[in-house]
This record gives sequence, structure tokens and C-alpha cells, in this order.
Amino acid sequence: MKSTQLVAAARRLGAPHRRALGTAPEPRGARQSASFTLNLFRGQFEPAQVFPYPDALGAEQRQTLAELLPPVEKFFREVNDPAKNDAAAQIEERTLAGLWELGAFGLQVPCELGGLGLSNTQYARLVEVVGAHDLGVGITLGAHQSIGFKGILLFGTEEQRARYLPRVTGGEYAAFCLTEPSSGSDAGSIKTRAELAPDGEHYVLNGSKIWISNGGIAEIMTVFAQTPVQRDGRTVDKVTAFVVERAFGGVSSGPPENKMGIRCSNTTEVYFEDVRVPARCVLGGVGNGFKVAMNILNNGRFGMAAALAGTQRAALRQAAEHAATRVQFGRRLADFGAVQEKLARMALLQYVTESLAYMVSGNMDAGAADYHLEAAISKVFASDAAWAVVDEAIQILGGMGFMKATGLERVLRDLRIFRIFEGTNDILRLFVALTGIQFAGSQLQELMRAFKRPTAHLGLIFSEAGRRATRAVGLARGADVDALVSAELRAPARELARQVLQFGACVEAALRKHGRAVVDEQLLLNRLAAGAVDAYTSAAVLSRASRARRLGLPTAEHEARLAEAWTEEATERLGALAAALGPRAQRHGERLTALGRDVAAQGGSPTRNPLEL
Ligand code: MYA
Repeated sequence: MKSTQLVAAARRLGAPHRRALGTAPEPRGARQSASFTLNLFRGQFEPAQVFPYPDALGAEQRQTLAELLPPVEKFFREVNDPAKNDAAAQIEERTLAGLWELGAFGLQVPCELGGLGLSNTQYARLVEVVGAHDLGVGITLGAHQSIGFKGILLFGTEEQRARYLPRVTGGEYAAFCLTEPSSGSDAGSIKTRAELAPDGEHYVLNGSKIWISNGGIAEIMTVFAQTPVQRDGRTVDKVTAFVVERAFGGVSSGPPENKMGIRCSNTTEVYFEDVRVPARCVLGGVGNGFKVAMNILNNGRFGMAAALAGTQRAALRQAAEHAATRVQFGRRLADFGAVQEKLARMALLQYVTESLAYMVSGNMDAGAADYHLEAAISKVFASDAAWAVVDEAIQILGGMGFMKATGLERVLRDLRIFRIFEGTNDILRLFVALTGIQFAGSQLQELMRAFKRPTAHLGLIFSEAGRRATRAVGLARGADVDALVSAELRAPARELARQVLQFGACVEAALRKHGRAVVDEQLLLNRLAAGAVDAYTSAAVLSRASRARRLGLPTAEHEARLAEAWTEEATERLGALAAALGPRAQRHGERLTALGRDVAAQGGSPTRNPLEL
């Protein structure tokens, strides 16, 4: 992966906003952002997008959702048959017809163009139901609207929206065609090409795509291709996004892939052979395709978190029911401490995932510009968490969990891909760390400038020096967060604020030590990403549990306990971060990378078995 290039991703991020809690005035010129995660990297506790927990539904939206939920739930309970879909490796026709009928393929398309006109939060709630029942169906729905035609919704001209959105809500499937045989995570390296024809009115598209969800059934596709563009008097290749109709001719698909999970969803190769694409089908401007692709992906990631919150809720219910009824050694499983801990950890992961999904969707609905890192975190966390929760559910059900009849083995197979597609979790963790570091770096550069010209930024230097001195003698309390959370959560919130300050110090130390070369320190970047996940998830649950208390919800007590437990463990890990970045950890990291290099060089483990045979 081109990590140096990835750093450039950070440059775009950042929007003016008010100052973070309890921090020094910002150096003039350093980029500003309302993102909680970005500000973490500066050691700043930015509450704007986290506290209070978003209340994203207006009365009318709540009413619409309340009307939509029962039929969708009933449909998934009574009509869709996930086991049958899985076994047949295709979705039953009556299910697909029913979903079109329900409007499930056009949830966010404006009503006047044939859709249901739902907000991100309303969409999240419905997708959660899908995730609780059938992830394969979810991918068919998601590949269609979360990425397939999302570009038209976000970047389409009036003409493109009017031409295509009624079709994708009226029975024609859509797909998102980015990945190629030689281009997976390195999305910018695609080879599919589109050249402007001599008539100036068409592009001629050639190339092939792999692993395209809905690839065999889509009539309308968002396709990414290299196009020659003029930059500074030179002709260079830049990615451009196109809306391509199968009906243009020259579009064909391979056979459905035989997959480990989400088997009922259609995944194929898609080939483009001299496809004549009208110039009016350029989406988001010639040469802007990479940005279009990234923004489509950024925009859809919370949906995965919402779906997987539903998956976890369903698995937890199954495990809890089993634990409450199964008797061994004369006691119910639920009475054993070891099982209680499992259920508690599953509940924690589910609560965090759900809190992230609705925090991101709520921020997006409120018009937040900077939610990219939080959306990436929600996807990474949700897919890791769902895997762990369903695995533990199988463990609690024991032998029964291993049997097809309980359905959990299918869910586990379905889940495996979620840590791989839509940006692998490994790439997204690096994306979070590098983008955050770039953000912190821009502030440090400004500080260096201020120190060189002290008269210019005297106030800044004094406040910054004070902050560092406090940090150095271990007195740092962090931002004053008492007013943000309910009384019972003040202690964990204060600890989180203190750890945020320390996190900033770790980032600063890493930057000072490695300078620009920090982008190649992937082990360190992974530790920072894990820290960012711990801090953001803690803030999310503290905020949500405080809301529960404020509204007097009957679950407030339970939620406070969840938030406290999660923050306790997460801040403990954060507290160990400095050591995890220290010299001992570095030596260990070097040992691991040397081992990895050996294994790669030997084509597997260099050791023989102890028998030497
Ligand atoms: S679809 C295929 C998914 N593929 C990927 O996700 C590819 C992953 N790769 C990447 O994301 C990028 O290549 C990375 C950057 C991140 C590695 N937001 O030089 P660069 C800008 C905004 O750093 P690279 C699938 O799986 C950056 O600022 N901007 O790039 C479907 C820079 O701009 P500038 C960004 O090193 C599965 C420029 O781009 C971002 O090449 C089906 C170049 O940056 C960003 N994130 O790589 C799912 N990143 O030049 C179904 C970069 O101005 C859906 N930039 O500085 C299911 C939905 C759920 C519903 C389910 C219901 C149940």
C-alpha cells in the first residue's frame, strides 16, 4: 500500500468549527475540524460531534420509521428464508419481488424520484433489521444503494438523477465497479480505461472488474476507469467515474462466484469491451473519480455498522435464550460466571457498535463534513465485533451452535467478508492513523513556526508550554467533561479526557521521533489506530448512556453500566499506549517484522516439526 500517498488523504479533511474543550487557542493556519477522532491526534477532546448524542429524527421522520418497521420486520420473519437462500446460493424470487414492493431498494432516493426519501438514520434502522436476519440479502440491497447508485445520488447532475434514480427504484439493479484483478486495496491503480472517441461525445471503455456484488444482475453500474486528462500542460491518467448501462452494449458478466458466505448475493466479474459511454454519463467530473469512489465508500460505511449491530443483537438473543434454558451440572448456563462474562462482553460489543452506527448517521444527517474517520472506525469496529459476538454465541450454544439448524454457522460465514470488503480493516486502521497524524502534524508545524517567531504567537506559546508542563508532571486532568455526561459517568469521562491528552502526547512523540518516516511505521500506526478506536468508542457510549439517563429511559441503569465497563477497559488500554510505543515495544516490533520477513522469504514457516521428519 502506498502509505505516503495515503497521508495525502488527510489534506482534504478539516472544516472550520469551534474550539475543542479546555484546550489552548489554535495556532493560526493549522487545519481545524469538528471530528472527534481527528482532534484526538492533537490531544484535544472535541465534543462537537459526540456530545450530546445525536437526536436525529424529527417527529415526522420518527412516525414514518415507526410505520415502516413492522412490515419490514414481518417480511424478514415470515417471507425471507435465509437458510434456503444460502443453500441455493441465490435469493428466492418471492423475496426479491417483496423487497422491491416494500421499496427496500430505494430507501434514500427522494420520493419524487420513486424512493422512500429516508435520512441516513432512518436507513440505518431498517438496515439493522436486514442485518439481524440475512446478510446475503443485505449485500444485495447494500451493493445496490449504499454504493451501486450512491454516486448518482451524491454527485449526479439533475439530468443523471432524473434519468437513473427512477430506474434503480423501479426494478433495475445497480452495482459499484471499482476492484480489478491487480487493484484491491490500492484502488488508485486500476487499469480499466476510457478514452474520448473522435466524435467527442462518447468515451470508449475497456477493462475488467472482479468481485462485483450484483455484477451479474445490474443494469446500471458506477464504473471507475483511467482517463487521460491535461494537468499542467501534460497528459496524465486520472480516474473518472461513469454511469454505465448494460444496454450500451459490450458489457458482460462472468458466472456467479462460489463464496464462503453471503452466498445468496450475486458476485461476478464484469467485462467492458469497447463500450460506448455517452459523455453525459461522466459522474462528478472528468479526473475526479478517485474522490467520487472514496466519498461513496465513506458515505456508506455506517450502514455496515448498523447492519452488524442488528446481527449482533440477534446472536446475543439466541445465546441468552440458550443460556437461560440449558441446564448443565444442575445449573442454568446463565448462572455460571464464565457464561455471564461472555454475555456481558457480547452485550458491550453490540452496544458500542450500535452507538457508533447511529452517532455517525446522526452526524451525517446534521450535515457534518468530517465524518470519514468515524465512519471508518464504525465499519472496522462493527465487523470485528460481529465476528467475535457470533463466534461466542456459537461457543455458548456448544455443539448446537455448530449445527446448521441454529443458523449461526451461516452468519459466521457471512460475516467473514465484512472485515475484508469496503476497505479492509487493516487499510482502514492505517487510514485512520495516517489521517490523524497528518492533522496533528499540521498543528505541530504551526507551533514550530510560532516558536521561531515568538512575538507573533506569544499567547499560544505560553498556553502550549503550560499544557506540556502539566502533562510532564502528571497533573493533567484533560478537558472539563463533567457537564457533558450524567453524574454517574463523570469519573470514566474524566479518565477518558485525561487519556485523550496522553494520546496527543504519544502522537507528538511519534512524530518527533520518526518525522515523515512515521508513515512507514505500520506497527506503530496500528497501535495509534487502536487507541483512536478506544477513545472514540468510549466517548460514543458515554454520550449515549448519558442521553438514556437524561431521557429517563428504563434501560438507563444498564446503559450506564455498559458505558462504564467499556470505558474502564478502553482507557486502561489507552493508559498502556505509551509503553506500547516505547523502546521495549519497538524491539518487539522489530522482532516480529523480522519473523514476518523470514516467513515470507521461506514461503511459509522455516522450521520443521520437532521430529525433524
Ligand atoms: S467496493 C471496493 C472497496 N474498495 C476499497 O474500499 C478500496 C480501499 N482503498 C482505499 O480506500 C484507498 O485506496 C486508500 C488510499 C485509503 C488506501 N476520503 O494518495 P491517496 C483522497 C476522502 O492517499 P491511495 C466493496 O468492497 C486523498 O485525500 N478522500 O490514495 C464492495 C487524496 O486527495 P488529494 C480520500 O494511497 C463491497 C486522494 O484521495 C480518502 O491510493 C460490497 C489520493 O489519496 C477518503 N477515504 O489510497 C458492500 N482516501 O490528492 C456492500 C483518499 O486531494 C455494501 N482520499 O490530496 C454493504 C452496505 C451495508 C449494508 C448492509 C445491509 C445488511
